[in-house]
Amino acid sequence: MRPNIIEQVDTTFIITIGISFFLLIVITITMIVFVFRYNKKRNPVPSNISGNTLLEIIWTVIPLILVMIIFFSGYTGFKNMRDAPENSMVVKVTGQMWKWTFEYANKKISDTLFVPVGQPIKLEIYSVDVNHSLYLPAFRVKEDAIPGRVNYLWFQPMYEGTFDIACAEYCGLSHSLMYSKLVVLPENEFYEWYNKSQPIDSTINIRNTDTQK
Ligand SMILES: [Cu+2]
Repeated sequence: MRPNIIEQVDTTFIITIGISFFLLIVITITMIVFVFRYNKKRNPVPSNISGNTLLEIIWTVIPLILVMIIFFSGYTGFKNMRDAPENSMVVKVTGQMWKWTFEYANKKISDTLFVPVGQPIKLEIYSVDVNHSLYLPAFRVKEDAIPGRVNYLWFQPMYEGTFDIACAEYCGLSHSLMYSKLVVLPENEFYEWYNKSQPIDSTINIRNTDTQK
């Protein structure tokens, strides 16, 4: 079982915020203490300090350890994100002003992304006009859609439901309306939809009802 991207991203986020918050508290308290303890009134003649090797080692090594923790956490998650599982279902995604189109292996086209639950999905990302960015906030993945270039991302939906797909790169007048839906279905329902050569109409209806909620 592959590590969960959602957990990896959230852990890195919590670690970074945690360290930042800890430093904010420590620095603020130290600053306030110093203002009272070492002000001019109490120290009319300041002592002449010219260096402290132990202190310098401490304030070099501790931040180094902290940034290495952040780096390691981020890098592990990034490596996982860039390495789509071999058994992924590949779906082509095309961004254009101002909608997403999804194309499956059997050439089926939809404006809503239907996927079977539990299946790793690899999205190949294209753009036909300007730069867009495919963003699935619930799965913590985002990747640019660049004309003339193929990008990718992968995710694995572990439970059924409907999730947002957004464009996260300003791409013109109706950028803010460039939303679509990811619908995670039970495997049998997905293949029923997948193998049915139906018009796109029904998928458009599902999408519109969801968007209007
Ligand atoms: Cu866009």
